[in-house]
Amino acid sequence: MQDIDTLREDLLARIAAAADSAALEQIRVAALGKKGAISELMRGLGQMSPEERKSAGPALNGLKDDVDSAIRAAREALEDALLDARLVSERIDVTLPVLPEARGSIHPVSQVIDEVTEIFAQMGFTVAEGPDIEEDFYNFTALNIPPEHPARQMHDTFYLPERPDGTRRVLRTHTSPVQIRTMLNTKPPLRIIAPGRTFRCDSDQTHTPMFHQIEALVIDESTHMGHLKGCIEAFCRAFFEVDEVKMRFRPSYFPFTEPSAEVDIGCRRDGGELRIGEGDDWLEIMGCGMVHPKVLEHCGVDPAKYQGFAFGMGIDRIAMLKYGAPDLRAFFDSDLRWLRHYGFSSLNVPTLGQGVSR
Ligand code: 2NM
Repeated sequence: MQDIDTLREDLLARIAAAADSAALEQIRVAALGKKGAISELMRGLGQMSPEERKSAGPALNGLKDDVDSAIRAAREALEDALLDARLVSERIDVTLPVLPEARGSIHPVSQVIDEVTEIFAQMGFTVAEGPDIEEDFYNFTALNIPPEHPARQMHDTFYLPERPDGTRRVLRTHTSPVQIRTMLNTKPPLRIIAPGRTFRCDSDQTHTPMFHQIEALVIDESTHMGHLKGCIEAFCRAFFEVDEVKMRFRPSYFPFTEPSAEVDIGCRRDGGELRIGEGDDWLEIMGCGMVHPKVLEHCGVDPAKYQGFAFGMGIDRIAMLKYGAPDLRAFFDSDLRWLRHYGFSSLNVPTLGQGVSR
């Protein structure tokens, strides 16, 4: 009996001290396995007298049960501890955003290009593109601006070095050469917009040597000035997100349109805020006109059959108007604080349904 108590104490102490399930398994085999200490004692019962067996039998069974349940309990405790450790080390904060917050933002110029593109896409226009470096013909001659025409001086053109044949390419001074290229390689009817970079050698508070334009061109057999006015008015309402826009068309001159006009929209300066579409002040927002017959001829479009309208506006300028940035030059300084303040979320893609800027 003394043996059994000592063995119990010894085994229970070793079980309590076991560090992992492998150690526990070793103890189990040493005690309860075929050649284990308890199993040996059990086999000894056979040689005992009935008297001895009567007391040793239940005592040994008790020992076996105690050790067996102590091992099970210890194993369960070890597994629980292991699970707890995993739960701590693998903990995730389900309140964290799924993706890291977007870094960087959409530049107001890109935002306005996207907004204007969305508005005209809904009216059936497609986007056309062309090179920043242009041949003189596409930038000037085809647009009814022959060599020596005074409009060439008006444009403050950046010229590339002269080539052996004496000709020079230019940094395009407007996106009109894109319209020229489109008319030359696509049969009318046409409905396109051409957004992009343009260049003029001019720099002050309201001019940067690189700036952005969007021009639109519509060519069809019966396109007239009424279509031009309706199109521009629909655009202004959608872009400035107002129900009515006060507008006026002032006679003007461009070599590539006849007649030509400049478009002003009504506005009011309300304290520090600029309200667009109403009021007694005027803001010039674009130039427009009916495409000059000579331009159509240069592009292989028969002016006896087709006519069209075109207009162009400065994107940077209308971005300033709409989003209240005071200095044009800051648009291209790459100042991160400015970009964070005036930039747009990359997840906020302009759609007409919600109002283009929301
Ligand atoms: C403007 C104003 C008026 C214009 C004309 C053309 C083309 F190629 F069709 F002749 N493209 N863009 C145009 C007309 C541009 O910007 C102030």
